[in-house]
Amino acid sequence: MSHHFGKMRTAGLEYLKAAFSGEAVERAIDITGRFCVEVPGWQLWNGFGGGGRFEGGGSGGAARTTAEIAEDIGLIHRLTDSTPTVGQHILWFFSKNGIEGDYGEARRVSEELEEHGLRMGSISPTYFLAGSEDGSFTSQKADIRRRYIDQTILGAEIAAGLANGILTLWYPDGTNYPGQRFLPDKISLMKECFEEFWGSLPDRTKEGLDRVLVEYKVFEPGTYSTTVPDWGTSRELSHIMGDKGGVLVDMGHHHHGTNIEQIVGTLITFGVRGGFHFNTRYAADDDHSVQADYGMSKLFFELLSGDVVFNTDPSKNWVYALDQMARTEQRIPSVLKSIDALKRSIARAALVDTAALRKPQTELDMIGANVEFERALLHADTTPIVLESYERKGLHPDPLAAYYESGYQREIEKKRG
Ligand code: PSV
Ligand code: MN
Repeated sequence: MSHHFGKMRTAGLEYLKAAFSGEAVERAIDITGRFCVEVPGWQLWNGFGGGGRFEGGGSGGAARTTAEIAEDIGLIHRLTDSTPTVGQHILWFFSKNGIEGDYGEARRVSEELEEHGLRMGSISPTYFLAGSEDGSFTSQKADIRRRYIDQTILGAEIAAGLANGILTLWYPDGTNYPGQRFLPDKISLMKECFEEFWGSLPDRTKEGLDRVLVEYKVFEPGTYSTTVPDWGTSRELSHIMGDKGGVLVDMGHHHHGTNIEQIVGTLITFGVRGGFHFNTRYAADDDHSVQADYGMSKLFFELLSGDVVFNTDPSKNWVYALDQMARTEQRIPSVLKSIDALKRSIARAALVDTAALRKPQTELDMIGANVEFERALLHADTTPIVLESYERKGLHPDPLAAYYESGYQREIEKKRG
């Protein structure tokens, strides 16, 4: 097995050096090896979140507890050296009653993660469980709004006190029919709750936060409207948090055909603090594991050329997380496959010869420019770069193959059912 990877790697690297340049390939190997992504705890879980929209049905030895989630992501990190942090949903993982979060529970989860060499990553208040039928921050009931504001304050305290300071906010608020609610009322309530949350947060907690990202979604669960449907609305709300506020872009939250890389390029240009949720969608927000497709490579080109991946000023970097949920697939292979797809894509982006692009661009040769762009972003097979990046770290060159060889999958299926 390793012998086969060895040949592919060396012959492939020679080809890539001839097609691009030795320097470009070296840069791509370095970048690919260093790229890390947060894994959402819920992806490994067999509970509510693990089922996505279809509760239950945990399959293939999915984790039953937060301790098992930590164990599984710990293994993924040992295989890839690329997943040091774990994303958390407050009511899924830090709650005793499914209604309120609990700081003590969060501390327990963070200790479990540390035992496996991991750290707590972004904290998401959970706005979409019981009580959110008329929305969370936009519910007509003041006590419901209060409950969600309190959960957001707790989320900020957990992010600042136990995790990496990243708070990510996604709201299920919206309507199914025109006239169901007055739309300006919904966004006004949203804004007021943000002001109340931020206004009542102690300075000490604010200082401990790295950023507060507002995620948008053009549809679902609202079928007629969602209250935060686009990056403009996210941006407006994020201003309330001053220089801590930012925008979270999730691949699956747009209409089909939306030019997501342009949104990203625009946000970077305006210096907006950002975050990204990676997944692949076919029909809608179906949260599949990541495919190394043209869209993913174009996106990484914007992120790399916008200097928000490895900027020496960490505050300029965007934060990167997977956001996928699987009901029927084996969880660990699904995450490993996503990591592989991200690495293949960032490697392609690193191979783009931006200097060579200038000539056709200035000569208004749009086809010439497109051909040069696609030479790397669409046609380059970056498998050898990814293999080499792991090999240089002393790891198995293909973490997914290493996982299948390890027997772990059989073990957890037997143990967890
Ligand atoms: C909503 O669809 C979303 O993308 C948000 O990021 C949530 O936190 C996550 O999925 C899990 O439901
Ligand atoms: Mn998301």
